[in-house]
Amino acid sequence: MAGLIGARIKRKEDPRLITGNGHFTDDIKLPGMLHAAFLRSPYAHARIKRIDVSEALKLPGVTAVFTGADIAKKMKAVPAMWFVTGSDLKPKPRSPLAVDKVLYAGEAVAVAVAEDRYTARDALDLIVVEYEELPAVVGQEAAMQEGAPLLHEDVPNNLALVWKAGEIPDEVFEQAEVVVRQRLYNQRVIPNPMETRGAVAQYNPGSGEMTIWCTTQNPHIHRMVYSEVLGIPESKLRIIAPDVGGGFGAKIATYTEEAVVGCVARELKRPVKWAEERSEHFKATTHARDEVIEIELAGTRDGIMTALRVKNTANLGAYLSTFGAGCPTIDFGLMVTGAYTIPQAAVVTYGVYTNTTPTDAYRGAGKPEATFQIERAVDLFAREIGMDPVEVRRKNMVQKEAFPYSNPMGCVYDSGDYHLTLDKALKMIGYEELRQEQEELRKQGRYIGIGVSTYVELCGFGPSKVAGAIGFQGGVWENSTVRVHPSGKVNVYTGTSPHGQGTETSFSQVVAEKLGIPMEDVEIIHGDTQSISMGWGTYGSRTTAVGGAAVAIATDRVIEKAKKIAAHELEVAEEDLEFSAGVFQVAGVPGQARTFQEMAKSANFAWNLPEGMEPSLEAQSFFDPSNFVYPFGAHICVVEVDGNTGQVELKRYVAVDDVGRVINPMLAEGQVHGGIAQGVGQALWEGAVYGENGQLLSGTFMDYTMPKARFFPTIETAFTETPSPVNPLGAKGIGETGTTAAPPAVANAVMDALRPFGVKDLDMPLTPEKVWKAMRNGGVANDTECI
Ligand code: MCN
Repeated sequence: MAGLIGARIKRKEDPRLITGNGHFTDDIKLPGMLHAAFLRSPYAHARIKRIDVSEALKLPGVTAVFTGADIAKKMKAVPAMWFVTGSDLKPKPRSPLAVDKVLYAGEAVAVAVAEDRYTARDALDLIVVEYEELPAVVGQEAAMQEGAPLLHEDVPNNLALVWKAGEIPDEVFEQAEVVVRQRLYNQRVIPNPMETRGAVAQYNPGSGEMTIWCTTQNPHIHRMVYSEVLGIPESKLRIIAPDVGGGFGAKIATYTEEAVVGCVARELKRPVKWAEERSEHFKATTHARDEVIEIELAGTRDGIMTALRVKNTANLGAYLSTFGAGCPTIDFGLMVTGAYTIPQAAVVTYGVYTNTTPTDAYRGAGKPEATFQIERAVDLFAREIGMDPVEVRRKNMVQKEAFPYSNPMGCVYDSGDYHLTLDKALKMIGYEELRQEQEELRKQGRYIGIGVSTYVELCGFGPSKVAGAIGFQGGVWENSTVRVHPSGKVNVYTGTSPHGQGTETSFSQVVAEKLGIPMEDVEIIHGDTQSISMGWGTYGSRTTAVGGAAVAIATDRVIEKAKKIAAHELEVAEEDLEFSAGVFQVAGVPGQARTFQEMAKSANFAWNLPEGMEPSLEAQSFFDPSNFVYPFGAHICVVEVDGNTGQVELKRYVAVDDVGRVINPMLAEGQVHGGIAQGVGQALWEGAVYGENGQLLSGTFMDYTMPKARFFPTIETAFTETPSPVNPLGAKGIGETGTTAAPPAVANAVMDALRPFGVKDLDMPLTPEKVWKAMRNGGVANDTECI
C-alpha cells in the first residue's frame, strides 16, 4: 500500500498489550514447573566462610538448594562480550554464583528451588551463610588509591582497563587564548523497565534440548553465550524472548541468573521459573553511567574551539558486564567532539572495579556521557568568553557541505545539516524573545534558564569488521527473511528483538508499502532463535537502520522473483513490467497485469515457473552496513528555578531531531518523548546512592525518583529529514536521542538560571537541596565524593 512509510500509524502491537493479552516471561506456566529464588549477599565485600542449607532443605515444598560451589561444578560463569582492543582489559573470571567472596551487595550466593515461588523465597531465610565482612570501596577514584580494598587480588589499584585515543601536547593548552576546565559527574542510574527480569527453562533429557524463555533484547546473543556456559550446543538450545516489558539496555546483558535457571532445570529434570523482584532488580540488574569526566577545552576569544582533552574515570562495578567495558571507552570516546569541528581531541578512560553492581549499557551507553561533557563544555566556554552559547554552537558545528565528515577520533559522520535543526528549534522556542523575557523576569527575582544541546550520536553499529577491530565478540549485521504464503500473506522474520519500540508496526509499514499489500497481511516474527536463524538483537538504535534495512532488502528480493514469474506468465520482458501498488503491469497495456497475490500463488504452486527457477516466494538478507549512522538534532529547554526552595520546574522542551527518513512519525515521537523523560530524569531526579559500606541506599522507588508524567510540560517535537546514505531506507536510529540530548539541555538551562548566583556547575541530579545550597554558597554544592 502506498504512503505507509512516513505515515502516522497506531501500533499494531497495542491492542494485544492493552487488553491484557501480552505474553511475558512470568506468564509462562509449564506442567511440573518449579520456582527458583536467589539468596543475595547483604555485604558489599565479604568472605564466605560457611554455607549451611540443611534447614532450608527440610522446608516442605523445597526441591533443592544449590550453593555457589554446587553450581560451579555444573556450569561455567557468564563472560563479558566486549574486550575493548588496546585497553589492557582485565576481565576477571568469576563463578556463576559467589563461592569464596562476594564483591557487591546483591550478588547471588545460592539458589533455592521449590514447588512454588513463596516457598522458594521462604527457603532463603533458612539458609545460613557465615560471612567475614571486608572493607568495601564504592567510588572509582577511591578504588584507584593505594591501599584501597582490592576486589580481585591480581588487579592492582582495581584498575580494570586504560583506554587511550589521541594525544594533545600540553603546549596546545598552555598557548591557547582560552581554556575551560571542568570536572563533571555523570551519575549512576538504574534503568528500571516496567517488567523486571526473569527466565523459565525447560530441559528435555531425552533429546538434550533446552528452551529458555527470558527477558532479553538479543536472544541470539543469549543463545551463543548460554550455550557455551551450559555446555549445550547452539543447535539444541532455543532462546525465546516473549513480550518484553521494556529493557532500555538493561536486558542486553547476559546474566548469571538466567543461565543458572537453565542449569538447575537440567539438573532437576523439571521446568524452572525465576521472576526477579523489584528490590532484587535494583541491586542485581546492571546499572549504568557513573563516570567522573574531567574536561579541558581550548579555544579562541572569538568563539572557535580548538582542542579537547578528556579524562573519564568510570565505575565498572564489581565485575565486567557484557558491554560494560565498551560504554565508557569506544561508545564514549569516539564521540567526545560531538557536533563540532574541534580539530584536536584526546581521551583517556580508566575503568575501575568497585564493590557495586556492575554497570553496562542504558539507552545511550556512552553517547549521553559524551554529549553531556561536550555540551556542558560548550556552555562553559561560551560563558568564559561572554558569547551566547547558541553563537558558539553555530560557529563550530560541522557545516552541511562537509559531510561525510571525519571527526578527530576517526568516526565518519554519514550525513547531516546541523544548523538546520538548530535554527528550527530556536524558532520553535522563540529564542530571542525568551532571552528578553528572561532578563525582565530576573529583575523581578524569577530565575528562568534556557538550555541548548546540539547533539550527534553514533548508532547502528556496523560494519562487523569494525566490531571485530574494537574487540566486540560478535557481529553487528542483521538478518531478515520475508516468507510469502500462497495466499499472499507474509511472515517477516527479524533478528532484532523489540521490547517496546513498536517495531512490528514500523517493519510492517516498510514491507506492506513495498509489496503494495495491506499492513494486516504482514506479520513480524521476532525473539525466537528457533524460527530466526541468527541475529544480533536490539541495542544501539540499530533496529531500523540495520534490521529494517535487512527487511527492506529481503522484500526487494521477493519482488524481484515475483516479477520474473509475472514476466514469464505474461510473456513479456521483465523490463516491460512496472510494479506499483501490488500489481505487475505491462507498461502501456491496460489489462495485461498480475497481482502480487497471484504471483505468490504461482510461486508456491510452481505449475509454470521460468526455466530453472526454484519454487516458493521467500528471500533472506544478511545486511552488514558500511558505516554507523549518526542521528543529530537540537534540543532546547526552559526551566524556572524557585529562588526560595531550589525546585526546578521544566517549563518548555523543544526537540528537533534528524533521524534520516522517519518510518512512522508517531512512533518516532513516542521514542523522543520516552528518551527525553529518561534524560530529564537523570538531570533532575534519578541517582543511585551507595553508603560507604557499599549498601545501595536508593534501592526502592521511595528512594530512587523516577520521572513522572506530571513533572513534564507537553514536549514539542519536530523532525528534519537528512537521509543516511548507508542503508536503503535512509533511516537512522531514534531510540536514544532523548537520553542523549536531554541531560545537558536541562543542566545548561539550570546553570543559565543560576547565573545570577555565580553557579557554574553542579552535579546531576539537580535536586532542590543541591540547587538551594548552591544558591546560598556561591555555587558550591557538588557531591561527587559521596557517590
Ligand atoms: N523509528 C522510525 N523511523 C526511524 C527510526 C526509528 O519510525 N528513522 C521508530 C520505529 O518505530 C522503531 C522505533 O522508532 O521501532 C525505534 O527504532 P530505532 O531507533 O531504530 O531503535 P531500536 O529499536 O534499536 O531501539 C533504540 C533504543 C534502545 S537502544 C533501547 S534499549 C530502547 C529504545 O530505544 N529501549 C526501549 N526504545 C525503547 N522504547 C521502549 N518503549 N522501551 C524500551 O525498552
